[in-house]
Amino acid sequence: MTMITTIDKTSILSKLNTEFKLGQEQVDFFRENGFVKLKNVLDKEVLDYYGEIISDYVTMLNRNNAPMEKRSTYDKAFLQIFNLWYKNDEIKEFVFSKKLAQIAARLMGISGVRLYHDQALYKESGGGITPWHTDQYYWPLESPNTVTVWIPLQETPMEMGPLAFANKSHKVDLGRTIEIGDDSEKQLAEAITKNNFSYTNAPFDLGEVSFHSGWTLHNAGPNTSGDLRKVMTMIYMDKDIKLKLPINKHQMDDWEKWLSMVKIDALCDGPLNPILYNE
Ligand SMILES: O=C(O)CCC(=O)C(=O)O
Repeated sequence: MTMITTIDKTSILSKLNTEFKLGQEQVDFFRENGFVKLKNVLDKEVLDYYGEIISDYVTMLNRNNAPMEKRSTYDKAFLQIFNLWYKNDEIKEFVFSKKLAQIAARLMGISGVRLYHDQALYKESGGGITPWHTDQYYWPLESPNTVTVWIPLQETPMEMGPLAFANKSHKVDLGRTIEIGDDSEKQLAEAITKNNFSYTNAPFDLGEVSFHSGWTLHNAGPNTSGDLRKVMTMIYMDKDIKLKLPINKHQMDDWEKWLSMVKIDALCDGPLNPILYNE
């Protein structure tokens, strides 16, 4: 017998946009540790619905097809597809989730957030580690008010390589001048041990998501599970953030890609940077 599942789009959209009850202890944890993991933010219906569309786009747009043993460490870590919101109106509904954008604003203690960009990060079975790094090294943004939501589209056990964090590492000047790769993995792993950072490396339940600051050191293990680790992310920035003079080639590239209409010292309000939440 064929099972027919009816999709209630109104209910799905409502789940994406209703307020999440964020506790003060979760806000405090984020500010103290540079990340927070929140359970039951999205449910299976929402994740399955948008996950299927996102996965189709990843398959369609992926160009990282070399055999694993021929790839760089970075290319082994994941398939990475940017700004899917711009390519598909349903993915745009997901990326524009008010629930997630409001959490981002509350964690940072600011009145509103804009989109920097989104990215799907699919770690293939047999995919390698995501080396230690900070994100903001790549971004020509003048304040630390940036945060990424990491949304696994399935339950993510240890064998899939869940995202992991060095607690409180956003408070120190570590990993701010090094790009992600073999060197960052080696140097930052040593620095983390030397500085006695505690390490949060744990599975994600279905519906659990994490938020981490732009300066938080994070990594992920390899995917030995036999299944694809499907993850969608959105990067939010303070709605009042300004563009700073880029200090490395990646920041130059990001300026061109995500903020091309924006001038140095001006508000980052280009056509790719809509406000996603404003009090
Ligand atoms: O998904 C991963 O393995 C890494 C994700 C990451 O580095 C990020 O979202 O900033």
